[in-house]
Amino acid sequence: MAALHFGRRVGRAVKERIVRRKSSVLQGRLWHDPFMSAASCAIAERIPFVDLIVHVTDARIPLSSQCHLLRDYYQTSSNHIIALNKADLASRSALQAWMDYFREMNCISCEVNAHNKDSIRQFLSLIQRQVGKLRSDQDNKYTATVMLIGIPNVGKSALANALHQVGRIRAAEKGKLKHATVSPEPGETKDIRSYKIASHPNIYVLDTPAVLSPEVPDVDILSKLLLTGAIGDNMVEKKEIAQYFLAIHNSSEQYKKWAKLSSKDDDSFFLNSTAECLTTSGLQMKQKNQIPTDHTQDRVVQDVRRTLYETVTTFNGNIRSEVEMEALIVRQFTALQEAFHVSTECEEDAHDKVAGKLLNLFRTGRVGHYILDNLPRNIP
Ligand SMILES: Nc1nc2c(ncn2[C@@H]2O[C@H](COP(=O)(O)OP(=O)(O)OP(=O)(O)O)[C@@H](O)[C@H]2O)c(=O)[nH]1
Ligand SMILES: [Mg+2]
Repeated sequence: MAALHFGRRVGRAVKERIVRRKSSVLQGRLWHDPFMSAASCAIAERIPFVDLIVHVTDARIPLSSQCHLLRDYYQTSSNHIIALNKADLASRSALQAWMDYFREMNCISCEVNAHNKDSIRQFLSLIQRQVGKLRSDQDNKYTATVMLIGIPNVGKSALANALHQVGRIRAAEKGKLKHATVSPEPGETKDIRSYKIASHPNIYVLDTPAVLSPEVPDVDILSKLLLTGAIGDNMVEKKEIAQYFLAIHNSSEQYKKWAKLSSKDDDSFFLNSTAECLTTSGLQMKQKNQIPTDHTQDRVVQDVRRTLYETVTTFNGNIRSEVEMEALIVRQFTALQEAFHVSTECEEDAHDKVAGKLLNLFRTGRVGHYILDNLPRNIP
């Protein structure tokens, strides 16, 4: 419940900022600018002419990341796949429950990780199967188009690139691969571009600019869009977003996995336990049985996890109370300065730096896996 309070607080701050900006000369540029309106129209006009729509969502917020343009298609349209991308960042058990939910709703859905080739191969097979079903009366000489649609930063361009790469290799086609620009900042893609992803039949995927509904959503949805990076961090102070993350983390079971990190100077444990986030150089170091002497990112991640574990487990207050959760979060900010090696000269700056680094770890799945949306209660 305390997490809800922190989410609403940051969501309200974002909403106020958007509303204030809307009434100023800048006319709502913060949420839904004229470019987005034009992009929405261009995408909506093309929807009736494509063979398949892939509704790209963020697996961490399967409902909050749905795109308003596809509201009417949401149910059971056979030319509509819901792709829960960034599955690698979501909690496995909760994601399974969401996949069951979509199955029960008769939606064609799949979890996908744009950074994983096996996942992309499965996703490409699903696309090819669905295209084949829709065009079953024809031979393989046709050309089909698949449009990726979604809100900002859900991974549309990363999926387009990965499908293009895997598809071209599978088709043994030579030629230069094209690249859509992928960025952690929302709103990167500015036009509609096509990428070939299969031959016999030819299938092209259309990467599109992000679209948000013209109406500003409620504060609960806004806070989740902000935390997952679908809308820019410049809306509010990073510290407020990081406080919301900490409230979610402290109310979850994630930190329990990091109990073994709690014996502080155990470098042998560090070397044996970082497999999930080892970089290539880290792996080489492990193979050579060396202890890393510098503060590599992996070491920092372990320190952050240990700090989170220790601050939660040594806290005596009731974290269901908003006031006591706040006290814990204040304590965590101070402890995380050391874990992140942030200088403590100016507390305000230090907290801002800690917040930025912590959000980066959350958004790359290094401080746990979460699904922030609750399953709807009225499951048939
Ligand atoms: N961990 C993880 N990160 C992903 C995945 N897909 C995309 N990303 C990252 O998410 C960020 C956004 O990816 P993009 O492909 O640019 O997202 P987009 O939907 O095209 O964004 P816009 O063009 O702004 O609408 C980038 O930092 C990607 O590397 C995924 O499956 N897992
Ligand atoms: Mg893009």
